[in-house]
Amino acid sequence: MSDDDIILAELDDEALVQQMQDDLYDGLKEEIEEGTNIFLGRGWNAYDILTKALVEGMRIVGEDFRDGILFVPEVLLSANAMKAGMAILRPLLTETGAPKVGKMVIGTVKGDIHDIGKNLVGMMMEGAGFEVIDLGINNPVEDYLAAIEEHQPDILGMSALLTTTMPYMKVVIDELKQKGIREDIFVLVGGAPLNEEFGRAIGADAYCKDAAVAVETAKTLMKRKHNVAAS
Ligand code: B1M
Repeated sequence: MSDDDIILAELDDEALVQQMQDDLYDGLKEEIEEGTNIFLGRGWNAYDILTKALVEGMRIVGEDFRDGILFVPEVLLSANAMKAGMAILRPLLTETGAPKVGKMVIGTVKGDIHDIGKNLVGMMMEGAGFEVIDLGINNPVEDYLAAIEEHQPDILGMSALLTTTMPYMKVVIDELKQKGIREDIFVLVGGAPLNEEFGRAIGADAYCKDAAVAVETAKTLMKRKHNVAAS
């Protein structure tokens, strides 16, 4: 059977997850949208669709990109397909009846245009009741400083996906120190090449390995802030 003959709605859950990973690999945007909607119709929650089908699919793309099997144009198609699936899930991930628990400014650092993970973190934070100001990609230190001054956030989130751009996070943190505002804000960092040790070394409050950890960490820090303020 060729891919054209596959009727997504007829696949069971396991086969559909597999097929969506294949379709993401092939950059098939409409199929990703269709698969996402089928899973929603079957009662799957948005987070499971995201992690099991889309993020896992992108992990496989990343491996073949690294190994020189896939190239930038193909990976761009995969990224667009992933974003189409995320656009369907966005309202579900961001909806919250809860009062705002805090404010976060987030952006990908200078020299880096990867934004899927950062977008995901933003959505999940909104879903957890945070107000999120998204600065987009390729942000020099001035953008972060201007956003902090304008929005007075509780948290600054920075994303970097390249080993060449992750050191820029320290440039931003050092500038916050220089300006005497480092202690006024929590700094969370994330992105595939980072780890806890790096987070500590550059002076961040925490490294977040994924969006769920970012949400949990942000909530914990906000609780701590409110407890200190109350005591
Ligand atoms: Co890029 N790329 N890429 N790429 N790309 C990587 C990162 C790479 C690991 C691929 C590989 O070789 N295996 C590699 C980096 C190697 C390295 O630095 N050691 C790489 C490279 C080399 C490049 C180029 C240099 C390629 C070239 O041009 N020759 C180029 C650089 C462009 C630039 O930024 N200046 C490039 C370009 C691109 C595309 C444009 C084609 C596309 C990006 C499209 C887009 O984002 N709009 C792309 C993609 C898609 C990838 C991979 C395949 C997938 C990234 C992704 O979206 N993952 C990636 C491979 C990989 O990461 N394994 C790769 C899914 C996403 C949900 O996960 O982003 O990790 P992630 O986010 C997670 C966590 O990390 C965390 O939570 C997220 C959700 O759970 N997190 C945070 C992320 N940010 C956070 C911020 C926080 C908290 C948590 O703040 C609080």
